[in-house]
Amino acid sequence: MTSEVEARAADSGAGATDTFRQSGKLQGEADIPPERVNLLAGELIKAANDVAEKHEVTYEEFNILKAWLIQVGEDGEWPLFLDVFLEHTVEDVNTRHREGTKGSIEGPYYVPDAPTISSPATLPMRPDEKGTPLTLKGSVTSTGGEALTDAKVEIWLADDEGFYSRFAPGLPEWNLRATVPVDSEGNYEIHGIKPAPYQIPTDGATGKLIAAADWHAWRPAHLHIKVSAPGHELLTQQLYFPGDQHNDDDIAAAVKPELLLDPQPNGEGGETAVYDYVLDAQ
Ligand code: MBD
Ligand code: FE
Repeated sequence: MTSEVEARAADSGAGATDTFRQSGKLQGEADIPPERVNLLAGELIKAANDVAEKHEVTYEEFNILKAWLIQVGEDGEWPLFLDVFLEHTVEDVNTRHREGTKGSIEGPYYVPDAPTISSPATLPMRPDEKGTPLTLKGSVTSTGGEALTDAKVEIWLADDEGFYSRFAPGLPEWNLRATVPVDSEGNYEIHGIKPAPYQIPTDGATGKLIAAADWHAWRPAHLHIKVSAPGHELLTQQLYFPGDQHNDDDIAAAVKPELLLDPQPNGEGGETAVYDYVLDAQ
């Protein structure tokens, strides 16, 4: 691995921690009742003790665990670690009731308030942006089939090397990020590129665990999307590409069959995929 890539990996963890702190997601923190904390923290601690008992954990292993937990924080990688290994279950239990389009995890690299670009929108890209041109287009409707003409589609994706703007140095601030309001018929069209598969940074604490356990560190290539409309549940989602070797073994376990695109060559050297969104009413 080159030192340039190592620098980017270290930056992205710290950036994700800062982004989380600024996100406002902690506003309800004080409202969790003691009975619920007792239940969740109690069962989590019991599960860890059960593992220690069952596998007769040594002091060497216990101390390595302590050192590693300290390192996750120092590397700023708690958002990365938790989003990779736990968010898929939290997402699943919180969206089970929905009738509309399936969601997926947000991950650590969302930044709100990306520039608004009207549809048909071309994402902010460098003049020499690498990667197969990709057009994503479709409609946004309610579960009753009405066009949601005040919907917005937010999109963010890694570049052809797997790096996200704002979390890797050397990229324009909003590269491959935008907020796209649907048109007067409730349709959207976004021009960008196909992202590369994403590798969890190998030089941080999360990557060290992955290497120490002999797991692979890959997520399949994916687009991140949020679709919102007044009076409707916010949909946080990812879309994937058929044939990616990691669709079946995503380290973040965030692929669902409903989230696979079917891109077709568009005769302009790129590919076009159609994806229609259905939002549940609030
Ligand atoms: C990503 O790009 C991502 O989407 C997730 C969920 C975790 C780490 C990196
Ligand atoms: Fe991602």
